[in-house]
Amino acid sequence: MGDKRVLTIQDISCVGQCSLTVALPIISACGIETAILPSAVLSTHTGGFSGNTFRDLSGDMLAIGNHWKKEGIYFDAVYTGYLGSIDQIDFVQTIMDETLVPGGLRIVDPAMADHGRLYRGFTGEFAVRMGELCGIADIALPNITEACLMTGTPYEEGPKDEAYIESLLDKVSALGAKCVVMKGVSYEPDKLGVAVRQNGTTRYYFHERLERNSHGTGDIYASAFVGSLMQGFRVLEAAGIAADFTVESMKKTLGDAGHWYGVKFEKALPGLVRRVNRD
Ligand code: PXL
Repeated sequence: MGDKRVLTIQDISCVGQCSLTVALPIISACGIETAILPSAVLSTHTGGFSGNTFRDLSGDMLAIGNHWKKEGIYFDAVYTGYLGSIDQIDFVQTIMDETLVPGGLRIVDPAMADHGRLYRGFTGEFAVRMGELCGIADIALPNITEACLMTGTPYEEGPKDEAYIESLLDKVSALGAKCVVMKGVSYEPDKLGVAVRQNGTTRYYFHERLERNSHGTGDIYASAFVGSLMQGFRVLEAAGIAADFTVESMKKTLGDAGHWYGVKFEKALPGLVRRVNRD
C-alpha cells in the first residue's frame, strides 16, 4: 500500500492552537502527508478572544481548487473542519468530488458548536447546511451539541442516557453519514468518551474525565483520528488513539491557568508518533 495523502480544509487561526495550526503538525506526526486548503484567516480563534480579524478565503479556495484540477492533484481523504460560510460548505462538496481518488474518504468535523451553543458568527441555517455536509460523509465527527443542532434535536444540559445517545446517533446516521464518531459521551461521572456508530452497531471508547474544558480539543481529536485512520488503524482504534492523545494534551496543560486558549498538544506529540507510526 502506498503512502496516503490527506487534504484538510479549515481556517488558520493564527493564535489559539486550533484548526490548521494543530491539524498540520498532528497529521504529519502520524506520518501522513498533509495538504491544506485554508478557509479563512483569523488573528485568533473566536472562543474567548474578542475583536479577532476574519478574512474569508472563499475566492482563493476556488482558484486553488481549479489549479489542482489542472494539475491532476488527488487525495486519499479530505478532512474538513471549521468553515467560514455557507458557500464554503457547498464548495467543499465539489472539492471532495474533484480531488478524491476512487474510494477516497470524506471526513467531516462540523466544528461549529459546543456546550449547547453555536460558536460566535454561525447561524441555525449554517448548522442545517453543515448537517448536509455530514450527510455525504464517510465519517462524521460531531460532538453532542453539533449532533443536536444538525438534526433539530433539543440539547439537554447534564447527563445523557444511552437511549438519548442512541437516538442522536440514529438521527445523524439518517442524515446520510456512513459512520458517526460522536464525542463527549458520558454515562458515569468520572468517565468521558466517544460513541462509534458503524454498520448499525454502536461501540464506545471511554477514558478518564478531566475537570477542565479546553479550546481546540475537538480539532486535536479529529486530527489525531484522521492521522491514525490513514495509518491503517480501524475506526474504533483510531477513535481511542485520538481520545488518549487529547487527554494527554490536556494533562500537559493542567496547572497553567495562563494557557486558557488551547492545550499543549506539542508536549504529547512524541507519544503519538511512537504509537501511530508502525515502521
Ligand atoms: O476549534 C474550533 C475552532 C476553529 N476555528 C475557529 C474557532 C474555533 C472555535 O471556537 O473559533 C476560528
